[in-house]
Amino acid sequence: MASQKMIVMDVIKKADVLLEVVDARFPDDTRNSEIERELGRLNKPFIIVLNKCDLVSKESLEKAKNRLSKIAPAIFVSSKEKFGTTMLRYKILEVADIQDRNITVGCIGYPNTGKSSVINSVVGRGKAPTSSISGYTKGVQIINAGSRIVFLDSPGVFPFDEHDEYIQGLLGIKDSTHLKDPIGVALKIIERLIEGNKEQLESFYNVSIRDENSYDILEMIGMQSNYLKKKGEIDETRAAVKIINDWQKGYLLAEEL
Ligand SMILES: Nc1nc2c(ncn2[C@@H]2O[C@H](COP(=O)(O)OP(=O)(O)OP(=O)(O)O)[C@@H](O)[C@H]2O)c(=O)[nH]1
Ligand SMILES: [Mg+2]
Repeated sequence: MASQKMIVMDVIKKADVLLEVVDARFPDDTRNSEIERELGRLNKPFIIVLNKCDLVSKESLEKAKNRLSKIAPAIFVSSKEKFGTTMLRYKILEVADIQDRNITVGCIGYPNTGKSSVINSVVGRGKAPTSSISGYTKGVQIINAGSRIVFLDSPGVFPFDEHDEYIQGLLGIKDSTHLKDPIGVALKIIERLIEGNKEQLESFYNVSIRDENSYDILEMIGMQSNYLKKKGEIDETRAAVKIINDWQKGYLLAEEL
């Protein structure tokens, strides 16, 4: 089977316009500079879609949008709440500027950013299969959205030098069972939450945090959840897995909305 990367390159070649779907919580971490360079080389117009905007505040969205608009038209969308999808449809028609035939729209981006979900929200029906498990879309899928728009869904890819386990955990590229160091990843998530939304971390896990470090907080959460090993020690791995799962499911927000 052709590599995921070759599949994506083929989608880019075939498409009239591309949607680079990024995770609105980490727009910079989920932009693929390698792909953007390729788009520039082939002179392909693209739109940056900040998906999962239901998980970030309006202020940070506006900031990200202003910044990214200098690179390409940027639109924020929540596929989950069907927000921004009509706007996206208009933007596709505007950017493609093709009047006399169907417009082929390639959907590309990091794994798990919601590429298939964005397509479904524009189509209005669940035509592109989605999953919380990253790497779900394997080959190319063609989805007719009506009104002259035909989508090509593609598997998620990230640049080869960004295989960082923390990023993969934070972005949900790898689920907790595939991470080599779930505790390390959970500590990063805790640090992010202390910085951006400490109250929520406290209320979600029913702990009260003063100036403890992330490791102490992991233990507090393990204790509070009654995750104990046989000898009564706290099962930190189990606590870490719980935190990663809660984060990846979107139960924990990195900042107040
Ligand atoms: N909160 C929230 N979750 C979303 C949104 N869009 C997608 N998701 C969730 O993100 C996960 C991944 O969605 P997919 O559409 O399968 O993502 P993908 O980019 O196609 O993933 P791959 O095909 O594996 O690369 C699923 O659990 C979706 O429910 C959104 O707008 N908001
Ligand atoms: Mg997919």
